[in-house]
Amino acid sequence: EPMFLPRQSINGKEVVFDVPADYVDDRYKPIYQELQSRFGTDNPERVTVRASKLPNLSQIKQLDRRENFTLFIPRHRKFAASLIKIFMGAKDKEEFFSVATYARDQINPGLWNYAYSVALLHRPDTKHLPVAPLTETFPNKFLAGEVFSRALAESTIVPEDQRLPIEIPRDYTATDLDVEHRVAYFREDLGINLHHWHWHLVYPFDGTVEIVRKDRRGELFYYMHQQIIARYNLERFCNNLARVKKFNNFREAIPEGYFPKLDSLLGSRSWPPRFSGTTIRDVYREADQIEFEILDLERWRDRIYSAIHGGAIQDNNGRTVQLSEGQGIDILGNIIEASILSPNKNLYGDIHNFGHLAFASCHDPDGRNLEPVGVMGDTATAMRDPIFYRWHAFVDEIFQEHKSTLPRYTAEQLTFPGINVAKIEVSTQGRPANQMHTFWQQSIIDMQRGLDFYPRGAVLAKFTHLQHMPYNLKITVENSSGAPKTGTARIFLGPKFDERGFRWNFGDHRVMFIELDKFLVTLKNGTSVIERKSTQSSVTIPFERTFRSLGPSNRPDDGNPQAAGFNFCGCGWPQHMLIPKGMEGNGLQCQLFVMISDYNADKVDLPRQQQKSCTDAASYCGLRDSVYPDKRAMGYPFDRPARDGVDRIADFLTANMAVIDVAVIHNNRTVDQSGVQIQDLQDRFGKPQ
Ligand code: CUO
Repeated sequence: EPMFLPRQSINGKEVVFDVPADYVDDRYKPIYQELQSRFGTDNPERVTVRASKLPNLSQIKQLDRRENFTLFIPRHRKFAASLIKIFMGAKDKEEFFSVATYARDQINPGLWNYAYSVALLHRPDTKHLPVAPLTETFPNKFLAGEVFSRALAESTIVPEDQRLPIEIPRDYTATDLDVEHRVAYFREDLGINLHHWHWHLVYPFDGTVEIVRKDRRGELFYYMHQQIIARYNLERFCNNLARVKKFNNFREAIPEGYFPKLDSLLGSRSWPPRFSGTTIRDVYREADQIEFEILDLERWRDRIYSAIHGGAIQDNNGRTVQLSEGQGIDILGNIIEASILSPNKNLYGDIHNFGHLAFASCHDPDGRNLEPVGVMGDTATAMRDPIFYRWHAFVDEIFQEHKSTLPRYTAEQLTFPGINVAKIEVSTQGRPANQMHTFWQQSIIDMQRGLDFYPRGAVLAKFTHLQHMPYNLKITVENSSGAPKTGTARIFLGPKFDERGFRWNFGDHRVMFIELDKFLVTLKNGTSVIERKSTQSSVTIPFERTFRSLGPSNRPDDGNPQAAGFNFCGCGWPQHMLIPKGMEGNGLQCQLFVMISDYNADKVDLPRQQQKSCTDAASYCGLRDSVYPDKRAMGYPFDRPARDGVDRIADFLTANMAVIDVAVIHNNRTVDQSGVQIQDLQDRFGKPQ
């Protein structure tokens, strides 16, 4: 079996686990020796697991190995929850690896990988170990199927040192005849999809309460997805597309089709397409044991809206719980997603997850054609589909409805007395001030861990993604309060004009801002100049950590000094997608917003022993084992409508805020990454424009 041995990086070394003979199915016992020698031959480290008391997996084994595991199907969720419980219950690390090794061969690989990754991230004795990025373990969820037949040829015929990367074209799922395809580079970006998969791994909505309950996880569900929509809208403006239309009429045909071209691997089924003009319908798929109607979605939606308008929800015990300014958004996040923390699933249902499922099965809602679910049914693939954004724009609208019931921030609340943001400047080396620059870059990932054929060795794929030149932000702040102060700098980028080229009303404008960064600043009395690099952003993780290839050149033990740092936490927006593509010529006109808020009002009590790892993408991912590091509502100060009298962003600004115009300029050239530092790229583009 291809998934015979789990691999895991431990102390910077990749190891394989030897499977004790008792673990092997009877029919494999005669060839046990051969199997042992065949797997993991590329790896020096082998760890023999202790033969432990084996768990009973008979229930979990009901999920066929060939089926596409998806969290959105409650039956699959239950299997995952039981397996997570087994993995979490192992009394020490050795027993965990042993049980995981045993289970790997027995059950559905997608289910195994999910439960194993969740357990790895949440067990106190393993949470420092890296989770292999899904691009390595399941590359078929990210790359077109044809890549794998080419990889097979490459890896069986060509010796490892002579293999060439398989080039994946930028445009392979559709053509620009479909206008939605203009933003396919965003939707199908490997790093963005990895981030989304990893986020849901860190914040599972099912499993045990101990795993699911995390500080403000419902609010973070809202905020992280709100930012995805804002980012997608900005990306659409760069491509002459209007903002995404929310999917609020569940009976309407969906004009957007999507043909994923992702193929099966490991014998599982591939992802079916959705044709333009499809409608979601009542779902009754006996094999998956799911049954719900569009009417259910509508009832849940209406009940959630009534709760919001009444300012309170009803919990399971009939008690009324206020949707307060502080807690309301978090409660709603758990209700809408829905997580097992939803206070009343009978009443408010499971609208967001079942919406995913309705789209994922609209090509075969009653299962008569035995078709598996579509890409919307998997957190690793959902963001590829245009309907993801229409659905999440609808979901976000519910949260915004709640936000509009909250008291407005007064100018006084927004002010930081004595603090004045005097000047902001963005600089990109060799370019005029206040410009950001983007281009295309080719990078390489190693797929070998996810390929089920031999001989092994590196199997490289070269793909093209957006990239930008690094920039510096310089903020001049005057402190006339008479004493040194600490503040939180909140940096956002938004479009200057709407899709018609008109100026924004603040009410629409505020939800268009994408967070670029958030950091602490110390302000001495008088004038301070704060400098910050784009690579320091609190929303992103570096490219290497998104993909964290453990291929030969990136193994920490090969002396790559950066590699050791990559071994933690893959949650975080990919650095290469920090800013939108912009436009050629004069660029897309944007506004960069800076606010310095009073740290005394922002600070939370962080646990003393603050982990050093995983702290650099806290804005969208939170901190591990900690409360969210900012007391303010997520998205502050844009998280709610403004006080009376604010029509434009200019009216919204208090002295501790400022905006400047920034042009995001795209150069439609592709640069090969191999061995090139991003800083060097500036030379390649010739003279500044
Ligand atoms: Cu992330 Cu709908 O929650 O996919």
